[in-house]
Amino acid sequence: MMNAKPMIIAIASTIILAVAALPDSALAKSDMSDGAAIKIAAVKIHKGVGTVKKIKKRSGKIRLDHGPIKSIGWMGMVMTFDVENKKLLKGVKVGDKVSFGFYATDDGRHVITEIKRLK
Ligand SMILES: [Cu+2]
Repeated sequence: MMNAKPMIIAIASTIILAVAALPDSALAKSDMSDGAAIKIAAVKIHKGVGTVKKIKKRSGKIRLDHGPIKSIGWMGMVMTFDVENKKLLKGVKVGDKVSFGFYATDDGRHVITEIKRLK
């Protein structure tokens, strides 16, 4: 009889490597409980430039006045983003000009994965 477990693990690692190799994408979900369900999605990272209007360190939110972002069909606007990791808020303050990357979630949030001060 064949033991299927090593095979499943091998397939899962291959998928993770394939997703990691995609440009401009991030690993959103990886659920391998039981070895039965393998649910992995690559998400699109959109890039924008804007000015910091407000920072909420505790809740991990940042309000930006951003320019147009064609990849998601947006005009410029002022809006609040979530940050994937609160550490991202450490290097920025209100009034800073920043470039940033984010993805959109199924439940309507926009989550920043990278943010950089512009000089
Ligand atoms: Cu917007």
